[in-house]
Amino acid sequence: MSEEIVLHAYWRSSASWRVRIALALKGLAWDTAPRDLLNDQQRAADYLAVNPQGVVPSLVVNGQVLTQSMAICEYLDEVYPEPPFLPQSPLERARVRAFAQIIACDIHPLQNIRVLKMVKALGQDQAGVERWAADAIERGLAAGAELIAGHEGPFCFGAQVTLADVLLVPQLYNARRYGARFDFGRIAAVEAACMALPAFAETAPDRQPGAII
Ligand SMILES: N[C@@H](CCC(=O)N[C@@H](CS)C(=O)NCC(=O)O)C(=O)O
Repeated sequence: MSEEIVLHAYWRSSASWRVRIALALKGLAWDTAPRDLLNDQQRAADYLAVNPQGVVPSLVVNGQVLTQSMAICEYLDEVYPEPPFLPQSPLERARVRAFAQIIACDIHPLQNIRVLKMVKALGQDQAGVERWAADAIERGLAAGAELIAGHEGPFCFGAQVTLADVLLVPQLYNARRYGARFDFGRIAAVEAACMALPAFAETAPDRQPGAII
């Protein structure tokens, strides 16, 4: 029986792009339910019934709601083990997760829309807001580049795409958006290797429903 998969997402949301990449890598088909963050559709009552946090993405698989992009990616990896998103060895798995968590836990929360709105409300002009976002991105990416420095490419942790790459590429989209540097170690080379794969290129923000290019 084929799965019925619906992704609640916003075209420009990097957390949504993570899940699109994961779905595509697993060879799964899905429908998109667009939620326009610029019009606060993430806080509409019908969406809060899906995701009480009022953020995208949410993934609905055969009527079961999943939230939090990393939890969703790991769920997909457990249910659809090929190709694996994590290496075999516990040590390497921990390293991949550490890299992914730099992005998901330490960079992204500082530069999501609601936090940037608050930074602005507290008195920063647009340049100040972008500097705030860029600072968080640059610190995280610089550290991430060190974590992968000892690994051969073309991807973050070697010849296979891992969760680290799934999170890195959408974060670099945001780096460009906020004028952040990302010329750290192998970061840009990893992005180029990922974007050569259809699962990354075909799920890019500009190719999504509702995208304003
Ligand atoms: N940790 C969450 C982050 C979700 C998140 O903050 N998503 C952003 C878009 S990338 C959002 O919906 N922002 C709406 C807002 O801040 O109001 C995840 O990985 O799913």
